[in-house]
Amino acid sequence: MTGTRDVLVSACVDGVVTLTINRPAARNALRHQTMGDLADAIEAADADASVRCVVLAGNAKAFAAGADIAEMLELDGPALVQHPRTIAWQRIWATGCPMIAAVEGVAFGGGHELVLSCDIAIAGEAARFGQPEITLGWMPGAGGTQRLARSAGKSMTMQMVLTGDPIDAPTALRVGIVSEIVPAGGALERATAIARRIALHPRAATRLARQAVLNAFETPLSDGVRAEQAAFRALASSDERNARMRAFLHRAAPPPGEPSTE
Ligand code: CO8
Repeated sequence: MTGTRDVLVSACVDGVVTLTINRPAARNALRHQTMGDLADAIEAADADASVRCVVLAGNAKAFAAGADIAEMLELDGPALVQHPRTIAWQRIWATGCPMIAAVEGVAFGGGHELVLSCDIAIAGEAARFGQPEITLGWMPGAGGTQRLARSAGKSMTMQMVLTGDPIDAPTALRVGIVSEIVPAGGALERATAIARRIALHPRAATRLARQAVLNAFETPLSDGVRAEQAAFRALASSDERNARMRAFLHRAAPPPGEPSTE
């Protein structure tokens, strides 16, 4: 385990790196330092060809209870524009590496926006999700209104953003914020199993496929389909695709992927 005080970074095992937010006494509130450390760790994972997937976790009580309110109180609108924490979010969103959130406890405010920034989210059954900023006279500011609307739809997004009331894990599953619920305490294990499954596949294919899915949220349908077809054609020329397809047709074992680093 390496990393900083705020973010613990596991060794890369089977192509998977786990980042653990580590401010348990503050319910993992995301202070500026935490956001910078997360961005550093995610960028490092993205740049490491042996890392195929990142798992993001907290502890049993909190994935993250949002931005650190004490620090945020010191920032007015102009100060936020070029603030390192604003930049840190942009650095996280720029990653090309698949990311899975393993959520136990609360994922509130910026913590929920971090979940929404991941590609897949798995919840322990006691997890809760919310955008309580409105109760502080504020609103989501790290993409929450946009990403939540795109996964949970208008009515649930409005309800969460305008009431500030959290939802439980079964509701989060129903509206598509998470893809699976597991018994409390099991989210990290399940997220890691999914990450290892992703890590078995060729890196270029998983990254391009991920980007193609993300494009669905960025572009009009026709542009998104065009981008998908370009990525699809690029992979059609890859040796790995051809080798795997031939292996399938000949009922042979798939060829080994690129080596993973322990
Ligand atoms: N910020 C700072 N400290 C926090 C936060 C937080 N968000 N959440 C909890 N803490 C601290 C508490 O102050 C307390 O500290 P202490 O022990 O020193 O008194 C400690 O963590 C434990 O908290 P509680 O005693 O309240 O623990 P409970 O288990 O009773 O409750 C809750 C946990 C439900 C999570 C509760 O603490 C809570 O409601 N926290 C606030 C949640 C919230 O409002 N989050 C939204 C914050 S604003 C935001 O996220 C805006 C994001 C915009 C991003 C824009 C980027 C550019």
